[in-house]
Amino acid sequence: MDNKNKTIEKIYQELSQNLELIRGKVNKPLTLTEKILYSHLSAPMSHPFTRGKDYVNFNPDRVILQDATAQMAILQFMQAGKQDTAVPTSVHCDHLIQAEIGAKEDLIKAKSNNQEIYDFLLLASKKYKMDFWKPGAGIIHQVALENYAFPGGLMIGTDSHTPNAGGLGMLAIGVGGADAVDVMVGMPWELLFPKVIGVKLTGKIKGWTSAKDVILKVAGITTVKGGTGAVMEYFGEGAKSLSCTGKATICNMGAEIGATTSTFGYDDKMATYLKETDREDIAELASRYNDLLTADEEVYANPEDYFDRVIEIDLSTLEPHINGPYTPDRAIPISKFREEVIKNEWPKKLEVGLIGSCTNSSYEDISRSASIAQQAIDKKLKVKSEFTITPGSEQVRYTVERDGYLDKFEEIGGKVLANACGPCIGQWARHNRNPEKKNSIITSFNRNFAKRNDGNPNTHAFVASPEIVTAMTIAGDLTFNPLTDALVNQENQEVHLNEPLGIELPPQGFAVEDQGLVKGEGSEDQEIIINPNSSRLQLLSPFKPISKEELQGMRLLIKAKGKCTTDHISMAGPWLRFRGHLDNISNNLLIGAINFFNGKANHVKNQETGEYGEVPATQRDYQSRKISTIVVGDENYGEGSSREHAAMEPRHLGVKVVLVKSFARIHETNLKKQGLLALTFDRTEDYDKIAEDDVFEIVGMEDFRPNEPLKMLITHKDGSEETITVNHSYNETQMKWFRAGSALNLIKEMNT
Ligand code: MIC
Ligand code: SF4
Repeated sequence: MDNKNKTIEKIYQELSQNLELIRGKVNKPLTLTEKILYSHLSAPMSHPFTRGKDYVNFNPDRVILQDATAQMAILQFMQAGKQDTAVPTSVHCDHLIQAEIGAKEDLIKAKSNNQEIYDFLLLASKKYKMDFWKPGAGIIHQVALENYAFPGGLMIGTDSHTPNAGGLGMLAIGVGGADAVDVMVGMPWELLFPKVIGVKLTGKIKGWTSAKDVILKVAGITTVKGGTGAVMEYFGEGAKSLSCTGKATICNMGAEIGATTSTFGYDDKMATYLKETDREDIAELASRYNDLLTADEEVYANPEDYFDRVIEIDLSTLEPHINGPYTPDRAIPISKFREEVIKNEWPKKLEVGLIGSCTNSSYEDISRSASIAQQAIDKKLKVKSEFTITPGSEQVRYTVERDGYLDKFEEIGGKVLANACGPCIGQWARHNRNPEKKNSIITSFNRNFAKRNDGNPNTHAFVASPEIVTAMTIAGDLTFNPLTDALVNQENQEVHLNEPLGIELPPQGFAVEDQGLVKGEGSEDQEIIINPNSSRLQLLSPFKPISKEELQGMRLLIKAKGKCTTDHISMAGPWLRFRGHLDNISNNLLIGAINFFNGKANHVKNQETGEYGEVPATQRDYQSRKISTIVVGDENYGEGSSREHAAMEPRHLGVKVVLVKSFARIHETNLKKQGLLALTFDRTEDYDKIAEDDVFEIVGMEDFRPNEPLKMLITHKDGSEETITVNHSYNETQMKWFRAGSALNLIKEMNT
């Protein structure tokens, strides 16, 4: 039986058999993370794996794709020549809907603007028997939690917030499209065996504090790099007390600390959520296989002995936090926030408050925020800032509308947007927008990099829980502390907001009329035709392997300074429309990165002409002259999204090497998959040696082997030379990708 037809019961039976075999070889108590990983190995284990060191092959149970990344993933999958996907796969139309007027109008407009893409995705879904979630059905992660996630499963998704499903005890990992293609064609999927960080939660949250504050706090402790190469495993009495959707929020935003994923052991809250979302059978099964779905007792009793690091948080004393601006790890407890706003001269006036998104749109979130809205109604307050609400799925939207919550938001001046990503990914036609104006907004989303929401580099975006966002929006002022301060109402009286009150799950159950699913069954033989004149879809041609000669005489395209996320490398917002057209989207290559030599974005020197120009145009000029180039970057290069465009664009335009102080996990893999050379400085200080007019050569490619560094010869303008050591993390398989020109080329070679 292939994986696609496996029942969850069958999956559990196999997992439990696998685990028995493993236990005989690994003679120690296991974390939940290890249990899930060991039980999904694609080949029998030859030796126990070393965390953070061994690359291991796995068989995930499921793949999820969202429209902005699905296009490229499917275009690659099409090249593999398969009839259907090897594991259950779903496509979710959520990223391409622009928020402007309101849910209904915006959805109609999106359907017409993106018709070509939606038609392509629907056709491909039918052909390859993937579930297709129509525009308006909801955001990938919320829909996955409601329908596909199950305790103990291993899932990959072409979106960095895939870990959201950890709220239901899964290991759900964000990857690039090429990784998804491996699994869709039935090949094993490779991952660096992660370290495991234990997060012990004690106490119980109360008052204004919510699950979101746990991850806001964790981000402050670990920073945006601290989770790299590690799974965050939450446990303890505090963990058990959090709702399933609250756990999902924590796992979702774990992407912001670079974690491979985050998860929680199976518990009663998960069982209740499964029952409420019509999956009582899975809850029963999970309870039967409980020992598979949580760590061994010894692990949680003596966490220091089994985790690589342990973080402890007492939920009873945890304050609400507001993180930002410009980075999600700048964590500020609410009691200190006013002080910080004044000290840093952040714009005090709050212009917009936005709640919802894949991170925070559960029934509990909406009901808690609505309780604040109800107080505003009772106390004669209206919102002072613009206020938007983005439900995560049609099921949640329908249910919270039925239960009267959406009316409350509208009554105080809120606007309900489509069930989609919208402003979270820059799909936001912001009203009265002045592209340069310094201003503040606050969201219950997860990321707040510069320009992300509205393209304005002067927008200070802060991240908090939905209830804090709602309260701040009513005040319209960033220096307001809802826990202590009074507001003046329409009758000029001073009033206070009381603590939010929420309901975990709908007392009358979830309901929905049309959840927006086209089931991936039946065997329609669809032909997928792509219009050669399309500006939005383009068939891919295979990349040619990079030769030794091409790694000589290389010029510097850009030395990026400071934070360089995937938003800087391949911006989203207006560029999302070109996600299926590699040549067109390549015109945004690195346009957000800051040039080290002049502090400007999208302004680099062409060493051939001596002229300054935009990064994509300069690179196209080098390409036309057959001159290889190199991109140099700082720490955590490629942080953020899973979008493989950030790796395919440089590859398509002829960049050969990306050399940085350190990489974010998904981006590094994406570069390797696309056949580029991804390198890191052995001594980070060598970054300072790179001058604008240097010429570079990678030496020793004939000895390119795992665990052996390479050398780079730098020739300076005055003719002087120096050689620096550059490291790589390619293993044998990844070297084959490089030699074949890309991982996909290798799949094709193997299939012919
Ligand atoms: C994001 O939150 O940045 C996105 C948009 O969901 C991305 C995916 C993409 O770029 O399409 C992500 O997180 O992976
Ligand atoms: Fe969509 Fe934002 Fe969630 Fe990414 S983080 S999936 S853009 S809602």
